[in-house]
Amino acid sequence: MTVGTAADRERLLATARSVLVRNWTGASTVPSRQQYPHQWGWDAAFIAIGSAWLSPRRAARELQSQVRGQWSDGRLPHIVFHPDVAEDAYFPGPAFWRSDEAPAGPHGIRTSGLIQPPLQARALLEVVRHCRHSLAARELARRAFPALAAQHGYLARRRDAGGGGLAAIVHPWESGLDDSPAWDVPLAAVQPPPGGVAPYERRDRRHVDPRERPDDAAYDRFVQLARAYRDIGYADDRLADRLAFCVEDPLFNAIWLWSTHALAELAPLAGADAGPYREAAAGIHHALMSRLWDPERRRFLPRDLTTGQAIDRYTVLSLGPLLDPELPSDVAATLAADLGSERFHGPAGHGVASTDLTGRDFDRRRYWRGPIWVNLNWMLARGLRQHDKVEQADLLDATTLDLVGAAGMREYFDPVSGDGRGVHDFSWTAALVVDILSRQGLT
Ligand code: 9WN
Repeated sequence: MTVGTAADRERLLATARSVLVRNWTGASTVPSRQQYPHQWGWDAAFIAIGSAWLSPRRAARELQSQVRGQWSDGRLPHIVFHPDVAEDAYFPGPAFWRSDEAPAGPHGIRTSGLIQPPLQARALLEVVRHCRHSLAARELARRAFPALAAQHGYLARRRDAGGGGLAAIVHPWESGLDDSPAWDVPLAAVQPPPGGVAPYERRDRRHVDPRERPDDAAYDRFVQLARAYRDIGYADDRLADRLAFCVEDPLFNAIWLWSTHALAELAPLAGADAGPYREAAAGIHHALMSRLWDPERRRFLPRDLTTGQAIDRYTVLSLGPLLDPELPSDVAATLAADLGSERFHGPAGHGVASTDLTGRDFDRRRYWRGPIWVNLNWMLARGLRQHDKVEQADLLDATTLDLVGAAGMREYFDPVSGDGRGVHDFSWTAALVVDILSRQGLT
C-alpha cells in the first residue's frame, strides 16, 4: 500500500499507536512482547522520540526507567531487565550478566554490562521540546541531564581505548547492528576457548525464521565475548589488549556526537554550562574525520583497535556521520550520493539497505546483513536534513512509510521485495512512524 491519502495515514498512525500501547509495561516499553521482553538502550531512545507526540509524560518515564539501570561508572546498560519476567524468556538473561556482582553494577535492578549507541540525550532533547510548559521542560531536563552527562563522561573517560577521542565498542551488540558484515573480520579473530564455547541455549529463533537471525558461528562468538567482558568485571582498562573485539564504529560515534550537541542545547535548561559539551562535540567531530574518514575510498570505515587497521566493508555504518552537523559539505554530498545509489537501494527503490547491495556480503534476508531498518532510515533522513538535503530526506521518509504501510510494523524489511522480516509489532518501527507522520503535520 502507498501511504497516499489522509485516511491511509490515519490508519497507519492508529496501528503504530496501538503497538506502543500494547508494548508499554507501565514504566517502559518492550521492543517486542515475545522476542525482547525487557528494556533496551537505544530502543528506549527511539521509543521516547515517537511516544513524545502521544504523551510527553510517558516518554519521560521511558527515559527515567533507562536511567534507573545506570552503573556507578556512568554507563547506561544495553538491557535493563524487568524483574517479573522469567529468566528463560530471553537469552542472555540477568543470570548470565551478573550485574549485581560487578563492582560498578547498580543496586536493586539487574542489567546487562554492555552499552549501546548513546542516543538518549538526543531523545531527551526531543521529549523536552514536546513539553508545552517551559516549567515542565526545565524540570525534566534538570532531572535527567546529570545522568546523561555521566553517560557521556563514561564514554570519554573509559571507552577511549584508541586514545584518539572516539569511544570504542567491545562487542557487536554494542553497535546495535549485531551481525553486520563490518564485524566479520574482527569476529573471525575471536578464538574459541580450548574445548569450545560452553553450551548455551539460543532463544531468539522461537518466534523468528532462523534464516532472518544471526548464524550459530556469530552467536558463539557473541556469547564468548560477553562472557570474557563479564569475567573481567566489565573493567575498561587496556581494553584493546584484554578483549578480542575492540572497534571504533562510525555510526556509534556519530550518534554520540549528535547526542553531545543535544547536551549542549539542554545544558542551559538544566542549569549547566553548555561550553564543555560544545568543546566535546568539536573533539568528536575532529576525531571522526581524522580516524575514520578514508579520503581515498571516500567513505567512513570502522577501525579495529586490536590491529590498528581500517575494516574495509561497506555497510550502512559508514553513512552514520551524516548525523554530524559539521561534516564538510563535499563529504556530506558523497555520503548522500552513495545513500541514494544502487549500493543502498534495491531495484524497486527500497532503501536504505544495511549492507551494500552490490557487495559479496549482502544477504537480503538476514538481520543486519542486508535488510532495511526503520531506525536507520529515520536517522539518515535526519542527517540528510541537517545538510539541507530536504528532498532526499522527504523521499526517504516516504519510502519508510510505504514499506511499513505495505508490510506492517515489522522489525526489518527485505530491500529487494519490501517484505517484512523479524518480529511483528516492533516498538521502534511504530514509534518512528509516529514521529514521521506527526512531523508531516498529521497530529
Ligand atoms: C541483542 C532490541 C535489540 C536491538 C538491537 C538488535 C537486537 C538483541 C538480540 O534487538 O539485538 O542486543 O537479541 O538480537 O540487534 O539493535 O536494540 O530491539
